[in-house]
Amino acid sequence: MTRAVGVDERLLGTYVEELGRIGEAPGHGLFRFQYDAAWQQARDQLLQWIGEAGLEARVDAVGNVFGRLPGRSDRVVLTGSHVDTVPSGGRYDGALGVVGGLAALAALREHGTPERTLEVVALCEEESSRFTGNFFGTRAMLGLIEPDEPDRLVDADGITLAEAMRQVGLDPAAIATARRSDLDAFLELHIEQGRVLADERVDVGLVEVIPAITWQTVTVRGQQDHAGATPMDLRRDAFQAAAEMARRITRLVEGEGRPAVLTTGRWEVEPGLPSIVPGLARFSVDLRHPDEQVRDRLLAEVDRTCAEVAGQHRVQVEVVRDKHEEAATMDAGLLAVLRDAVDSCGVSSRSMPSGAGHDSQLMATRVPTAMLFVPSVEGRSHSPAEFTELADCVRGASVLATALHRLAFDPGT
Ligand code: HGY
Ligand code: MN
Ligand code: MN
Repeated sequence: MTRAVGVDERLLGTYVEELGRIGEAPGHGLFRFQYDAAWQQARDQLLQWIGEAGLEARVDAVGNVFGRLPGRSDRVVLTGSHVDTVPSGGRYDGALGVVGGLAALAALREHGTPERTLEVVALCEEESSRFTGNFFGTRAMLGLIEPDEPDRLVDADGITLAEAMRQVGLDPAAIATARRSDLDAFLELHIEQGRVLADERVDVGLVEVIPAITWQTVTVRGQQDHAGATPMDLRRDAFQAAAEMARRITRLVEGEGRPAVLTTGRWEVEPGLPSIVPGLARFSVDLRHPDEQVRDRLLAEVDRTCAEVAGQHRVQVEVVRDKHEEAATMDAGLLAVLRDAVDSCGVSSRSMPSGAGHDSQLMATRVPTAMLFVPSVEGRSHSPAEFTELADCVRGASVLATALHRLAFDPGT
């Protein structure tokens, strides 16, 4: 059994508290989006902490922030997560994997020079809050950024990703230099964002699978008319058609049962005045299932249902796919290392699927990858109500540090 490695509780608590204030609107949660002012402040704070921890600090061509503990070999065992948040987000989603990894490397530095190099990363984008970046930081590391993306992706203000990069001193032409070929393993510490661990009072979740996820934008075009002078039977109300589509596809996935989930979280109705029958309605679809064949079957039924409702309401419908991530099974060898670390740390654990998507599901396509969860109080996340007890953060970061010690200091075991 590996010797347990603890992390400094006071240090981790400070990291969580202070990073959790960057981009926070008191009472409304965090707003920290790729390359915006809060993101830059978080980047600078992390660089300071990395330096104070005695690690080598680096920012790559897309803004991923790294702390490095050089080993005898240049092969790298990587840990970390994303530093961006959803709008009105919590202070643990992504951030805990960053600062938990930093606290783990700070502790491991006391153990001398590892055989393999250790790195912690703050990935520049995971949530697609500003640009539909689809794990942009991870894709840059894997060499999966398409040449036209920096000029094609635009935010709500019409700023392209390329312009936003330049505004923070990054050069879109240099994106290819972010590619890594030296990664032997990736471990991501993350909050569960559901209520299984909290309900069962289990300390750590060992993630087995991350669900397949599809995002789509459904645009419905009807006929804009006067709200007073247009009889109900003569209308082609875009919102009423869209609302029926949303209800029917939601009932379709409810009928499939757990763990299938579908969410229509973003809506636009135009022109948006009480006295105008809406001519256009647009809504998002987020569909997930740990079995991508089931996801694909449900997706086909969703698209067919939207087309059927459009015909019934005599409106036009357009479906654009924005994200289509496959399910990912975590690396069995790394899961065994995590189980050994759990035993060394004397904490309870259970295997479980992830409901949320993570950078790990993409990293796992090229690098052996595993994730560990800590409990979310009442399962709340993507909300200012997101909370994880410090003791749980410390337990998760200590299991992470113990696993990293095994991988970097005793790689042959
Ligand atoms: O949507 C997700 O599951 C992740 O938080 N991006
Ligand atoms: Mn999230
Ligand atoms: Mn996350």
